Amino acid sequence: MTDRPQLYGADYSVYVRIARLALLEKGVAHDLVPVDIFAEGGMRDSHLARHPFGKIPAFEHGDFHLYETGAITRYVDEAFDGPALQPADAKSRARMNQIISIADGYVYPHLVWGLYVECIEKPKRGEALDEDRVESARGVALISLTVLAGLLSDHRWMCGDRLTLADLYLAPMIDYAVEVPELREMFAEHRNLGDWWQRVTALDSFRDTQPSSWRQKSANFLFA
Ligand SMILES: N[C@@H](CCC(=O)N[C@@H](CS)C(=O)NCC(=O)O)C(=O)O
Repeated sequence: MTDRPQLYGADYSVYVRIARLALLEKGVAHDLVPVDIFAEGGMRDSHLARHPFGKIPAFEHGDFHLYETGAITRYVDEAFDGPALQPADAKSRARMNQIISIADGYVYPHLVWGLYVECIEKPKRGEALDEDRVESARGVALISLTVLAGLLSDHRWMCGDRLTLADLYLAPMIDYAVEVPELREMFAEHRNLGDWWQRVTALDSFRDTQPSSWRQKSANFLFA
């Protein structure tokens, strides 16, 4: 058993990337142990022992085992030295948790699965998209971007002047979503979101965690 944190998952996963971003921003040396949940032959029992719901990521620090990205990232922030990734005051922390809930509850299912997977991944695989799903995702995307632009206001980061878990949650989700031309147009309506996105894409941690199959993208495409 090693005391060096082990993160189990695949680099294409939004949630694995969120955990990696937190580890990198804290400066925590760790290993990404590859687990492909979509691999042929199904989920291996060894992973189900780590994550009974069969999802990624799972995390180990010595004999401490954890799953669920919210728990992992908060643990990483609190158990290790490095810059705080959660605001100290109650109102800002509540705002951060609200944005994380928005990311989990609306952005991930609708912008990543409802728009990115339906409009980009399915056509690549020759599969028909689900028009109803896209239509409802479109509505949620409009609300999500308007709400996030409002919460961001004229701050540098989602919860003020410092990078927090709220930014790290949204970043990998938005990275997939902005592949969808329609979503990019909605995004470009909010100048402050574009400025925030440029800051996100300039982070070393963001660049260092790009999915291996992912082409390098520029933040400037929004204004091209
Ligand atoms: N609630 C989980 C969600 C994790 C999650 O949905 N991971 C995706 C990959 S990004 C997954 O494992 N999907 C496999 C599946 O749903 O079968 C968390 O916060 O960690």
